[in-house]
Amino acid sequence: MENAPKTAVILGSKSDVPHMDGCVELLRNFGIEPEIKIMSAHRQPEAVAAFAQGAAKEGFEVIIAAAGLAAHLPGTIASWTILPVIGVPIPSSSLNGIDALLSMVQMPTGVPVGTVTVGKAGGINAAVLAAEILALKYPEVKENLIAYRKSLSE
Ligand code: RP5
Repeated sequence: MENAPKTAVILGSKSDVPHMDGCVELLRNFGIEPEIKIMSAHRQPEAVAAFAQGAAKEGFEVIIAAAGLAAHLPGTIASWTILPVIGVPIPSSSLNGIDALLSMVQMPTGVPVGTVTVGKAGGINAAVLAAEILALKYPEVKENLIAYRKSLSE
């Protein structure tokens, strides 16, 4: 797509990749080519801060961040940018993702993370939500989104 929307998919660990395959595939179906990065809020805090601080200047319009356990990745990113951040709680723990869900959804006033369903369904919903945001500006994404919704009802 000409002038393609720039979206980042950030994963907290390599071990999160299998949970987010569907997200990446669906973004591509919508005409959104994501930049995928693996960086941990706890193990590589400087890299996460540098990415988040520069994301808007780099031209990113939406950021999807997926993490498990005490999942501070989307919240940390959200603290450094005013871009919309969509958080996907990954069920990688003995608590099956309830820990990640609460870590993402319970952000303090004024710094939200748009938190979606736990696990693979969340990855899919993150792609749809990102497309809904980008559809406001990109007509091709809007058309693809309408076709996707139609395919669901069929
Ligand atoms: C989180 O801890 C990651 O997002 C992942 O879901 C979980 C386990 O990470 P690894 O120990 O497999 O790297 O930070």
